[in-house]
Amino acid sequence: MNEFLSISPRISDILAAGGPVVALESTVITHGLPYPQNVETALAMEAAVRSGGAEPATIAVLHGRITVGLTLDDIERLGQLAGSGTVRKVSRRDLPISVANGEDGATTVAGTMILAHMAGIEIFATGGIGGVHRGHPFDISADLRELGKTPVTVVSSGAKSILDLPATREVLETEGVTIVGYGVDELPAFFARSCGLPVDVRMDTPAQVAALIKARRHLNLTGGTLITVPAPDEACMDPQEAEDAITQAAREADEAGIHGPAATPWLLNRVVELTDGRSMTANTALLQNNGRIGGQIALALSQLR
Ligand code: PSU
Ligand code: MN
Repeated sequence: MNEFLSISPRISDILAAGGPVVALESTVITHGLPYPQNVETALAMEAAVRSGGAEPATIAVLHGRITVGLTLDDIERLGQLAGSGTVRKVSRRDLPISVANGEDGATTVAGTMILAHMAGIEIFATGGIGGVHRGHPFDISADLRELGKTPVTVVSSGAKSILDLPATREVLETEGVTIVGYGVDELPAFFARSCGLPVDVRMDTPAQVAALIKARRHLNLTGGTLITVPAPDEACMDPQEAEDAITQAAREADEAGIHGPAATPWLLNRVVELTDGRSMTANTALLQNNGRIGGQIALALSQLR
């Protein structure tokens, strides 16, 4: 606990009792989806975590204060600011800036992992993680290094193929991150069920994942774990349509000189446009599915205590 951190009383009570809590990120609200779908999706994801048996804790920096457990009003306010350019996208290096300047900041996977760990939350559910950008081998998301050092388990659908997936997988291996395929033997690639790369281990139940997290904890391994969940069937897109849109978006981004932290949000928005919103429908469905599975894993982990 520190002077910059506010944890909602409900979350803090559950954590104190060793109960199940799942962290949720806020970049997906401000930089990943348009208003009002972003707010609807954030709330649906919270409901999905509850349906899995855990309490959701959406995390952001609000007026410079690290906030764990956003209220409905907080989510609505951030959601309305999407696209306004007034909310900083907060990865590790941005955290002290938003806190010191008293700004609103939406936390990425890396930013959310740091704050979840600070609050004592071990499970975090999201859609896609960052990775190594296609054609830009030195644009490596800080998410990968964070997974290497912060002991939080991230439940996601892998990474979008706006990224170089083989390179992303190599970096995760170097960082010592165990990649679990949840019910699958191959790494899901967000809209697609597989990208053809193997996972490190397949697990089929929340209890198996909880046992892995417990083992990691007892071995004092400092890093995180990545649980990759394929999108539910109704969320899968036609793989060729997704791939074509992603390839076109990546080419346009290069031509327009979009790079750095702006790259991921720009590419995600462009893919939504190029697929007439179908990528957004897929995105919201898999976010909810990951929330529910995150909730089940958090519940299984709390039952091991
Ligand atoms: N991938 C998605 N949706 C997202 C993101 C990634 O499919 O919203 C967001 C996440 O917050 C992730 C961040 O942590 O983008 C990665 O940005 P960067 O590559 O700049 O680290
Ligand atoms: Mn980057």
